[in-house]
Amino acid sequence: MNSKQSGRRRFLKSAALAGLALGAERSASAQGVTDTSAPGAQPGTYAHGQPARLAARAVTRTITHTTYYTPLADSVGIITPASLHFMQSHSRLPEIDPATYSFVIHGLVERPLAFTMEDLKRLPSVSMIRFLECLGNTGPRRHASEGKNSTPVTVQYTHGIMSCNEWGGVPLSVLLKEVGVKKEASWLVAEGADGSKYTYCIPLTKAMDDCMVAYLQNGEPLRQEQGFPARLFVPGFGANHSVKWLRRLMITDEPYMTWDQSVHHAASRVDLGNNSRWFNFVWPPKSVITRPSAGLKLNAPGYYEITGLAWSGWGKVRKVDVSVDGGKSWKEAKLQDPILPMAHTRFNFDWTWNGEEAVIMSRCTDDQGEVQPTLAELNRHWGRTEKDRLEPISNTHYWNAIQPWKIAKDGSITDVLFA
Ligand SMILES: Nc1nc2c(c(=O)[nH]1)N[C@H]1C(S)=C(S)[C@@H](COP(=O)(O)O)O[C@H]1N2
Ligand SMILES: [Mo]
Repeated sequence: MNSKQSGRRRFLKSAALAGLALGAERSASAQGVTDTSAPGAQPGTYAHGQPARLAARAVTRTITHTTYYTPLADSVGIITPASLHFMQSHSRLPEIDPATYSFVIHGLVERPLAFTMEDLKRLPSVSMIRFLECLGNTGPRRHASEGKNSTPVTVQYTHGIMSCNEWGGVPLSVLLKEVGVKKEASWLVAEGADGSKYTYCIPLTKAMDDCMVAYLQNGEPLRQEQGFPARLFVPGFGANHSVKWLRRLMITDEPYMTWDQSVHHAASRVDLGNNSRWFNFVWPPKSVITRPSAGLKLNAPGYYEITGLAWSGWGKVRKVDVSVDGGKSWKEAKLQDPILPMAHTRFNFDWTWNGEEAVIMSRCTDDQGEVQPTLAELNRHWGRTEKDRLEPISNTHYWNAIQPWKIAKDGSITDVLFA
């Protein structure tokens, strides 16, 4: 990394490795082979890190690509265990050997360089607790594309393509300093080592500000699903920007029309003749009551804690209001420490259910004064009609509408928006 020459050599070496890595890709199903001699294979024995056999497991569902959903209704606090972290993958998970792994930073730089895991671990490290939320989280698309009746409408499926972890790695600004970014540079294009070459670009100002190349997740190496051995992590932006199994970062002076970003993830604007709204970055303020929530049941009137999560890609959560009468009146919930920027914030609210029908919901206000909208406000903002909102179209990206849950007299709970 230190001299121009060794940098070039590393770059060439890693270019050759990148070719090899493609051939070395293995099918995810090959990992499913059971070794009956291993701890965990017999009842009463566990391999270290395995969840209890009888614990509820996150369910795997398939939409256009593989998605695992985080079971939010079971959570307290803000940290998602790595084993329950959601996953979005557009192709098979590549299996990368950390001993031979490297990624390249090239393009408009003084010294194109390859960085190995050893290099990353030598460099200044940082960790931060931040949420990660797919731009497609929540909205009618989730249910419609999976078949209306095939997915239980629970908070796991309406809001579970998100999580909050402590991510550890090297600030991207440190790496960009190593390569020496040229004056005319303004964008960064990140490519993954998976079969689809998943690629996304972000403005260089964001890259310099608070992004990192992450290799740790809650203190352990990244899980295979999360991009082992290293991923880009872009705080506050849609998780789609956080490219996993990082293969290269190219510095450019213009944005790139990558398929994932400009075609697959673009959001059409009904009010603009369905032209695309492209380059959506920051998650606006959002919140959801995780318990009680759809699919659960209140067995008798009496005390229930209302608990949930609030977050904003713009900064910290300033307050969360809760309504137990369908939005007629609101009261402020208690925010639990820590309240961190661009992180899930846990809110709690004491409630006594009187056994009558009730609609409960939460509303987040962030430290910029931005307030989470109702569905009607969100629709107005994006020029959608009531009818549009139930169509399985991608204009629901960055959906942050207030989520009401209806509690019936018998205590059963359903989703008000899509049920
Ligand atoms: N290389 C690569 N990076 C990727 C993806 C992918 O398919 N390949 N999916 C993206 C999308 S759409 C999301 S929502 C996040 C999901 O991160 P996770 O699977 O670690 O939860 O990864 C992003 N980074
Ligand atoms: Mo995503």
